[in-house]
Amino acid sequence: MNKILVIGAAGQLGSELVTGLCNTYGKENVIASDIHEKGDFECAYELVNALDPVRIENVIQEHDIDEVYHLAAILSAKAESNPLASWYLNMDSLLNVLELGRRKIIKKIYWPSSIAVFGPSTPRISTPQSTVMDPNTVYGISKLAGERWCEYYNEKHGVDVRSLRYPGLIGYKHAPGGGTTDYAVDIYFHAVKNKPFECFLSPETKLPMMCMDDAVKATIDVMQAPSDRIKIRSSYNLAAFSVTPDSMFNSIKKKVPDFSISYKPDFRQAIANSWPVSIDDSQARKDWGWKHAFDLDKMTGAMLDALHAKLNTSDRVF
Ligand code: AKB
Repeated sequence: MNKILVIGAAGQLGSELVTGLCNTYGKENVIASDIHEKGDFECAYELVNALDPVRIENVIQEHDIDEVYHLAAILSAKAESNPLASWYLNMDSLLNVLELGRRKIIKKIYWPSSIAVFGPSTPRISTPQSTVMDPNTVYGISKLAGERWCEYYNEKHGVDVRSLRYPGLIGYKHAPGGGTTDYAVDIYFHAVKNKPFECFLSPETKLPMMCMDDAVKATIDVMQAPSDRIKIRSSYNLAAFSVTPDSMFNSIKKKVPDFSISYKPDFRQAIANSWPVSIDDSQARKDWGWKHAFDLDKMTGAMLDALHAKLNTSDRVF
């Protein structure tokens, strides 16, 4: 059984992926790590700064790690307030892990990319796997550069690195964390308490989104696929459904009839406008059998139930 280290485990994806990995491989085979002193995980936890290659290598050796899921990153909206620090974290931390792959210290690497690699000149409807990419955010530029580095390390050094271009991910375990698609998480945190929600994107802004359960499944599936099925070593397009804030609001209204929303677009609107409306992920479906399970209404039901249980909202509003 391979042993797994998750770097950046306390973030939005990590906090749910660690559970998925523990359920799949056993918690004795998973080590969660992040920059916080303590982690609230079902498996062992280590304090790791993704910018410290010596610490990463020590933890890998101490736990006899074979695979690293490197998730640490600063997301699109937050990165705009500190461009150089965000570039430094997003880029150097990836190179730290790719170097461990080149030196054969680890056998396999997972690294997340994003729809943020696309930009204003990219075709916005059914965005192809291979197309124009001119991201205009620091986060998007770092993800595009990261994709190129992944392919480079695979081609030049045989590093087994795999990656997915996530759409907006919607999960209940973690509060929103600096992304442009985060309204779609925050709206459920408000809905479960029936608190009015102010949206930072306009009602008709359509973006690709995905339920976190599907994202966790896709991540584990792409890592489990036989190497010869992985034809793309930069990053795979990945999709489930596309939604507007208005359609998400209407989906919630079916469960919480009194829920209310208002709109106050800010700087994140321009970021959203530069991203695709929908994604063509046929290559992922063909190469390693990707299939999503959640549509918008199914996700709304699952999110409200999970948040109700987590927040223990005594006056259930749906
Ligand atoms: C963000 O909004 O920055 C992220 C992403 C699409 O990568 N959720």
